[in-house]
Amino acid sequence: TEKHYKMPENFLWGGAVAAHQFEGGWQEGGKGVSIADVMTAGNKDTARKVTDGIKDGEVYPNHWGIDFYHRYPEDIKLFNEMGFKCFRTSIAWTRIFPNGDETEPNEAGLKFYDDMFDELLKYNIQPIITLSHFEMPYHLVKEYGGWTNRKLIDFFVRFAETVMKRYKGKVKYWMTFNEINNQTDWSNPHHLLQDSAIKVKAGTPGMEEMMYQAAHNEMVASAKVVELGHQIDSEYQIGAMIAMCPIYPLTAKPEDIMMAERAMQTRYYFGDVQANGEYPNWLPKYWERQNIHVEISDYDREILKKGAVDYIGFSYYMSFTTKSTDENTDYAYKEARDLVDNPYVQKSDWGWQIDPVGLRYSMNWMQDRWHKPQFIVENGFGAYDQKEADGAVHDDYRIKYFHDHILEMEKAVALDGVNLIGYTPWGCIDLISASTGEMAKRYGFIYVDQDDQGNGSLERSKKDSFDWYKQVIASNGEDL
Ligand code: P53
Repeated sequence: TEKHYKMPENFLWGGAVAAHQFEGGWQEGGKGVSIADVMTAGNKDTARKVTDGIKDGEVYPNHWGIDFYHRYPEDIKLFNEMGFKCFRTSIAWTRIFPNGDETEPNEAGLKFYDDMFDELLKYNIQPIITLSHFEMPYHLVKEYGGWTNRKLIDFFVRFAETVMKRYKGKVKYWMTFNEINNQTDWSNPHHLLQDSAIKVKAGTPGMEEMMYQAAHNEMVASAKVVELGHQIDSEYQIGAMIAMCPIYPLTAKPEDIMMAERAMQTRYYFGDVQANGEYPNWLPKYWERQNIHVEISDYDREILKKGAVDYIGFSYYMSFTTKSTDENTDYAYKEARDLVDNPYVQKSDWGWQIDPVGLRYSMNWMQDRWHKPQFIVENGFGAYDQKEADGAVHDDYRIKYFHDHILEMEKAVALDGVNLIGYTPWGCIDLISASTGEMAKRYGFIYVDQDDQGNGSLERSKKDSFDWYKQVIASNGEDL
């Protein structure tokens, strides 16, 4: 029989979402237009379009999400039924500062989160908050050019200060920028927009340099918020949020090993800066060879040093594999070019490689590299679900995915000593996919009756995985 483990006492079991993917109510309470509000519906073969403002005849799924804005008491009740100790969501920047550059916050937006957090706290579910999750004010894209502009540092700090003061006593765990390292894939304009509010066409010269400058400014802003947050409340725990997809070498060929090492360095230097408070040595050397200029002042370096994060929040869905080529003698890692299939793992219907052991591997790697507590703030399986005539959804494939990943997570804690705060599976209730804009790519324990065009009753119902996860939480991880 399989050996199972209990998680430490007070382990934070819960679920995770992001405001723009599930709130809807895109114009309620004085909310401004976010980058997600100008993204059309796509699917796994068709990329989402980004329109300049809202255009007639286009479909914008984030406008309705799953209408959590109006239905949150019902949804939170279901989270409580599953036994959630915590619930990770984001505060939509555009509800608080609709354009991003105002000096006074929008009270109606602040009040929405007050009420919603109170509803969670009624059940002793603590909110875990991401400050910026792919939903920046579109105005900051248009008028400022996104994060290559240092003015955004002040706008972000003002937003963070406002909410960190307002929700003192209600929130303890914060994260600054969601999956800040997705923009490693800078040649894909989708990631530059989502992470850094930069709107450019594919193939625009200088995209790699833009990415490094924008990421630098974000990490300075993040470090400022860490320092400021600790002044507002010394109990605050403020984390990074890294998209962890470990990158393996395809073979034991030494050049493949070197390529994988450089790929890991490239994809995870963000964590080095945010956890260690300084840039790793290899990166300025690489910039020199590539003729990339990044503006970094001595003042910035001081800020980064003082604003190291308290913990590493991360998502884990899949692993990657890479290999060296004769042409790439500098081992420059370009994500859109350098990934290959791993013959040892299976893929989801969206091509995401399923690799539970990679989670344990990643947790060990991060513990040894960054020496910080970890928080798995996303993990999950996007799949097509079939709703039966009797209303049931038999998502045994999702239960298997969670079983396998939670087991590896537990080994990392029980056998390897990784310091883990909690686990919040992604999309605990079905919502809009970030990459494709689909409803059909479902992650939830809770089914939401809605299709890709926004048709449906929005009725909530329990999938088989609902009772399964409930039992995992009730047994503190032992009953898998
Ligand atoms: P969707 C890429 C790689 C790993 C995670 O993704 C990613 C992405 C970007 O899409 O995103 C995170 O909805 C993200 C969530 C997102 C979730 O993973 O594309 O933090 O907002 O919904 C799942 O299937």
